[in-house]
Amino acid sequence: MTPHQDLSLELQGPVAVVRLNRPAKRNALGDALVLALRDTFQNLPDGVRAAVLAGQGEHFCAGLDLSELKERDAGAGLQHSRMWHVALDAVQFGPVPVVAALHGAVVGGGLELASACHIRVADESTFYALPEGSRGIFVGGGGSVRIPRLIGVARMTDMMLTGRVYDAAEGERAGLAQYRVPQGQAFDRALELARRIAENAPLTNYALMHALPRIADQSADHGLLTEALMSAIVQSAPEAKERVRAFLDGRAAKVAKAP
Ligand code: 1HE
Repeated sequence: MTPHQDLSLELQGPVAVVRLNRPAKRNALGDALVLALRDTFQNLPDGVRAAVLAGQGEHFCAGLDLSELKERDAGAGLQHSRMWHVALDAVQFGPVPVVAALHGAVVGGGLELASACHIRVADESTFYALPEGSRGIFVGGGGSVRIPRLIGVARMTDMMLTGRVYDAAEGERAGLAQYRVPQGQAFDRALELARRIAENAPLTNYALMHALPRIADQSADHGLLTEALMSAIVQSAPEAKERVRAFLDGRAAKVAKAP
């Protein structure tokens, strides 16, 4: 399935590899590409258990396609932003966890897209910025909701007010990426993580993706009840019972420190 000429979908076993494929324009996201992302993540093939999102060429994504930034009135601007919200919600709240493989520019809407993924793996060439502030616009792809949850309101405000650019090491320290790897290795590491995630019980993955961010938005009291409900549902699955039995029988791996 090729939903759009600038977006490819390839299956590697249970992992869907989705790639922005517009390197000549640094994978800038025009409306058609945003809708293709929505359609792709809403319609992942049966059997897919995890996904990797990557960018072709020297950069992950240069954000909004500025050549499409026409004069929009307030109503059209609102609808445009809402279209991004639906597409990036399809990434975050789709059927499977998504691992972003980052390199080069992760800027503007590109950072908003990366923030909708569940895990971010960045190589040493990665840099992060929110140039919206200096371009006279604002984030519109969910960045104001998702990015402060990663790095805090103060850091995002600084990035937008001053045009500050975070390099890979700073981005990892701030919380933009959970993994930092040598240049050129982000995709391989992301795929390795996605394969590992694909081995989890699907209901557990689903609960993590869908319940954790909602619980973070709830009061502690409501969050604890949601946690108890999710816990009860997930552990009642036959697969969970088999996995616990396997550990008790000595057939499953112990928890161990990395070698
Ligand atoms: C673009 C875009 C784009 C590149 N829209 N065409 N995002 C930005 O403000 C980032 C703007 N881009 C850049 O700062 C740089 O292009 C990069 C740091 C990402 C890459 O630099 P470089 O030297 O590798 O590439 P380049 O020579 O700048 O760009 C190559 C081509 O891509 C060139 O077109 P060409 O026809 O002259 O070859 C660029 O014009 C084009 N290009 N980025 C359109 N973004 C939901 S709201 C989200 C709001 C935002 O995302 S605002 C932030 C937008």
